[in-house]
Amino acid sequence: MIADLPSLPFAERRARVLAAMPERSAAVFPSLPVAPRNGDVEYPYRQHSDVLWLTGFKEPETVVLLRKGLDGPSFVMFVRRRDPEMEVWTGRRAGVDGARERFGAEAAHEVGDVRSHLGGYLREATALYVAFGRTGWFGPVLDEALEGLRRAKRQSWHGPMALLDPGPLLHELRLRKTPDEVAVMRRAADITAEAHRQAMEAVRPGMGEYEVQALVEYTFRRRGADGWGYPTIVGAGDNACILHYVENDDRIEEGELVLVDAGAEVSGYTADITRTFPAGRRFDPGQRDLYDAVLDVQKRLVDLARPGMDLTRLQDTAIRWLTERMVDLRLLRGDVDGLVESKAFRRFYPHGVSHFLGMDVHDVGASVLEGRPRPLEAGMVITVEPGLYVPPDAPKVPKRLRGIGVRIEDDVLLTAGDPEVLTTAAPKEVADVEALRRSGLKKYGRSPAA
Ligand SMILES: [Mn+2]
Repeated sequence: MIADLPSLPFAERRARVLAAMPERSAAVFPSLPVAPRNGDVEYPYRQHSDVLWLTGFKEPETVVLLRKGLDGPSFVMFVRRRDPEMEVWTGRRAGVDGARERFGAEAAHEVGDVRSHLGGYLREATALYVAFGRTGWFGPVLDEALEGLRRAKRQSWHGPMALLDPGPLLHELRLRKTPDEVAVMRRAADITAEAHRQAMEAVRPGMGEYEVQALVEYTFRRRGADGWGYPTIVGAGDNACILHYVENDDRIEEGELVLVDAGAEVSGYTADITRTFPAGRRFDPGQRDLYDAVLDVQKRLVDLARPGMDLTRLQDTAIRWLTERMVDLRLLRGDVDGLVESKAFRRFYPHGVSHFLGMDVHDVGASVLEGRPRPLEAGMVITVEPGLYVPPDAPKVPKRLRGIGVRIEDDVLLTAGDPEVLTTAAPKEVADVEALRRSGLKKYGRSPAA
């Protein structure tokens, strides 16, 4: 919790979801289960983004129920029961009183009682929104409630007749960021940009990738972020060619590039920045060629992030522009159209150039609607992240480009006018990156800490 962030308008969000629901319908949003790690240890818990977006409630074993046009409460929470003995071990719980008083539930029950209450709440609903197929632990509970209603139905017509995916309902709202959400995302972007700057300044040849990871994540926590929004990637040298390299256990050698892909999470919203920089003072000529190519494409793509553009066209454009550069750099030979057509570019650029960003790093929201790419709108936040990766053993490529991976990724808020890059505080221009490297090596010395 960061003290000076405005509290998010959860009641207003629920009102917007309810407004979009038909009369006599209900929607249920269960939390994800706690994941065991080993022995008595669990992975740190992260609330399901839908539950978090609707309520701000972070505890596991939660079910949020919204009801419209039905007798009784419109917002019900099922939560863990207060348990002083357990709370000594696992932390404070809001309990049913807290759910009502602090989280605004009109009715709240202990989650252990969900079986006995759920059927009653759903009996008069004709439609139920639930992420069927993805309900996890809650699935059997819901099945039991629905089966109970079906059995009772023999006497009268009771229980929902239609199950609807809540995605279009809720995720359409999550996709378009409100000003309060943008404020939180700006904070996440600022903290993340600072972490990247710090890492870019502090790297010395001989350091472990894990040290860079530690520095980045230290800055996240020092600045009050919840932590990371996705596992930090620090890849030196050809490790940068492994897209989701999270081992981070290699040594950073003189002359290598270091790729850092990391994002802080603030109040459940994550940033997503990638920077690539030399371990020494400057890029060598091969690194510089690859970097210039990616940076040029990245900046031109950012400029396309305007209402009316769509993610399919952005990716097609990225492919074309990167393929042109691959030909310039002699990574590929042939005409650009043919190389795009044959997907030859995938040897060096195998991923997508953009995704929505929000509470999930690959955020919800359909990029294609009814078979057609969806036009982007002001208020959406996307990443722009082209890259070029030349594996060390790539045949028939200039030697000086081998074993180099470059990705440059910014977070971009679409506005009615020019795109707003939220992550400009992380340097990406060659002159700025090299200046930071020089001052960092001067400040910290050339060899790793003992
Ligand atoms: Mn990304």
